[in-house]
Amino acid sequence: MKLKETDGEVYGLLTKELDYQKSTLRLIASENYTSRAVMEATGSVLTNKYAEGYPGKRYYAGNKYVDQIETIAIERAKRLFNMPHANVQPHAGASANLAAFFAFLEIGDKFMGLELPHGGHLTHGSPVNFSGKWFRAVAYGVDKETEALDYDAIRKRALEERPKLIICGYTAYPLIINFKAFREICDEIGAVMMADISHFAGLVAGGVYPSPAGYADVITTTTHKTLRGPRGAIIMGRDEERGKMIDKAVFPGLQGGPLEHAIAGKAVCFHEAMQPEFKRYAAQIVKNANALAEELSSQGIRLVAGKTETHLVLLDLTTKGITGKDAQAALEEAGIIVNRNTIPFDTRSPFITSGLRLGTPALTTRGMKESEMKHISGLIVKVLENPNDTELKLRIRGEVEELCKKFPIYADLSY
Ligand code: DSN
Repeated sequence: MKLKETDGEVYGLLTKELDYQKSTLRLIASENYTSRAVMEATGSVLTNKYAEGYPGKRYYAGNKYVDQIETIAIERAKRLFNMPHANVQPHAGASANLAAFFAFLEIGDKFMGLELPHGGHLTHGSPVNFSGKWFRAVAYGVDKETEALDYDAIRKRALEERPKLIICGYTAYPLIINFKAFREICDEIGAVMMADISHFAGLVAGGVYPSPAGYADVITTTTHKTLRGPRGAIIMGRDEERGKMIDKAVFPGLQGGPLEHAIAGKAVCFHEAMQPEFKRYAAQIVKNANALAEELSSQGIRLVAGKTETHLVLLDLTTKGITGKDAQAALEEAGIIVNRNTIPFDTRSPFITSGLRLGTPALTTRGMKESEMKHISGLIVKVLENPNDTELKLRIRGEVEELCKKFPIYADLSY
């Protein structure tokens, strides 16, 4: 029986979510619209299969096709990111990072990562996360003036603290990372270099962001952000020795049965990301982020670090007299979906925040370009300047719907 007949309640909400995704502007930097092909693979019969182990070395029978699919995913990941080893089993970005820690650190070991309010991730040493609870996390930050990474200061801190591992790669940092500088720092103190490229993996695949391959010992990434695949993650190692450590950490270290339906979706996503069209897509993401940044800045919004070199723009709302939390809520009413974000040296809590993070991967998938980014920037500024004007927000909600109709997504999708 189809979902509609079996479970009307879930079916009803799914159709509403589909309409909602179609009719609103999605500017959450970590979200995207994955392809029908990826969704088909992810929603397939592979969800029925147990496959503990790795291709050719499973603990269950019946994996002759599953092995081929996982092998294809592994080989494509290696080719796409130019890395000698790939493990495609991590369920999510946080579990990939946990596995990297499990592979290269012992409980209580010291590592260094970017502070959460400066753009780091929870798993990069936040005290409320496993990374900060089970390991000794030392933080580095961005420079107070430039809001950019200061590689001399990071080196100095690394020499003082001598961490066993250093993480680079962030969730809310709009500039390009100098991976060579991190390699040199790691070499000086004998640390493992870990690059978490979750946010910009699609830009790396599309050739518009430098690759950490050749520098990092271990690379983790989610597959659903700029890479536009299914929810999930992968881990890559710089050689087979590190690869063995990674594989042991993922299984049997941390996970049981891999989600083979998600792995099939990852394989399809890697194939899509190898196509010439994906290079154009990645380049347009960055062009769109630049257009958004320039227009917002020209309309009086301060950009953290003054610009963007990636898919995301971080706005400082301090002088606008509105918190990130209230701005997020007002924009949501107008059909513009964003997330509040701390900014470097934020005086507000992560629940309230002084900033907003905007990203262009999803709008770019809809086919929007620079002129739409300029138009959308204007809508955003109007809402930020009049967050309590219900009539204005309703009017903008209507404009947003019209714009979405001109750039349809999932036009022929139904449940
Ligand atoms: N939640 C993701 C993001 O939005 O950046 C990171 O895990």
